[in-house]
Amino acid sequence: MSTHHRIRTIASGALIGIPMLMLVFGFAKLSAPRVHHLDLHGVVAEAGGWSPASFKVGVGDLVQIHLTSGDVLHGFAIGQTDFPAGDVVPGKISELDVTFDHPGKYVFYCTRWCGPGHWRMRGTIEVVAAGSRSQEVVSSVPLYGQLGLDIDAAHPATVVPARRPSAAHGASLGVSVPAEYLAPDTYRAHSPAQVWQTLRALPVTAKLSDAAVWDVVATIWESNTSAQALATGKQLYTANCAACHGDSGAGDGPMAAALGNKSSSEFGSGTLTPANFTAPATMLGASPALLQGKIIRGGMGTGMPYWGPVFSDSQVWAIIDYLWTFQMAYQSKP
Ligand code: HEC
Ligand SMILES: [Cu+2]
Repeated sequence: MSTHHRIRTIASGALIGIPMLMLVFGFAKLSAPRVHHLDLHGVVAEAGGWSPASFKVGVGDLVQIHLTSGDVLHGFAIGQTDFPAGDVVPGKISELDVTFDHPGKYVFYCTRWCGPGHWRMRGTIEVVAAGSRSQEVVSSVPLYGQLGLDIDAAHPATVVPARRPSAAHGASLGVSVPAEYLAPDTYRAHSPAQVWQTLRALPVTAKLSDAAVWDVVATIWESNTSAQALATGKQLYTANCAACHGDSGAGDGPMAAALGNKSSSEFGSGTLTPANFTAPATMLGASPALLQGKIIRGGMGTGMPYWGPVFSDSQVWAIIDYLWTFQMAYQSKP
């Protein structure tokens, strides 16, 4: 999905705004578009979030958004689009022109950690096709749904490695892994512990130590990602996940303590401490598809936000690729 847009920030009160940041993507349609003016005001989620929280425009309309903040620095981005995030600075008006090419429901969201309820600072834009009252939202069933996974069930690893598996070491062993274990379908639908057990039982690994079989698992995992996907995953993780899950993946981000504190009123009483991605006993029992389900759907009351409307499919898989680097040594990450 693509959007045509232009964003600029002007100091409030200035008569002629000097564009501080102007980005032009695509070109205006030749026919004059319908123009919508929209004042979009943001305050922290605890104080109400965005207003309006939802609005409706037509495909091809020129939507001129004036963004203001009533308190702290917020950010603005539109999920599942190539739209670059912009800042919403108190005392300034950020002007933004957006045109949607495709009908659908889009989520706009804050990109700055503005407070404990930051991730709830979201709203929806309904884009309807010209002349139609309601539009078909074509969405395919994500893999975790196709596989019928119970993403809320515990997923302990039946076996864990004695040391951190190394993809480079696995590759150096020269094991000829049967092609089906290298297929993306196998990677996405199985946990590392499941693949370890299958490999352990194969004649090709008979001479290897258990740790070496784990290294082969890491090689299989690494073969399903790329340096570019890992870089994207890391960037998205740092911006959206590290506040709770921690930069190191240990579940110890700055927001973690508040989530685990049941007497705090900031979160519901069902919140848990963020998952620790460095713990082999749980992580190695999860398949990429299970992690996809958690990320897309969220924990529903546990404090784990849902990200389905925010990230594209490939962005979610890139984040998952990156999550595995908390368990296994890949590429440049030892
Ligand atoms: C506001 C805090 C918060 C943020 C932000 C957050 N999480 Fe979580 N996450 C949690 C909590 C709490 C849990 C544990 C409860 C649960 O599993 O539902 C969790 C659990 C998970 C799990 C489940 C792990 C398992 O073993 O089942 C995954 C995967 C996950 N988070 C990924 C992410 C990703 C990826 C992001 C960023 C895009 C993210 N989280 C952002 C709080 C957060
Ligand atoms: Cu925010």
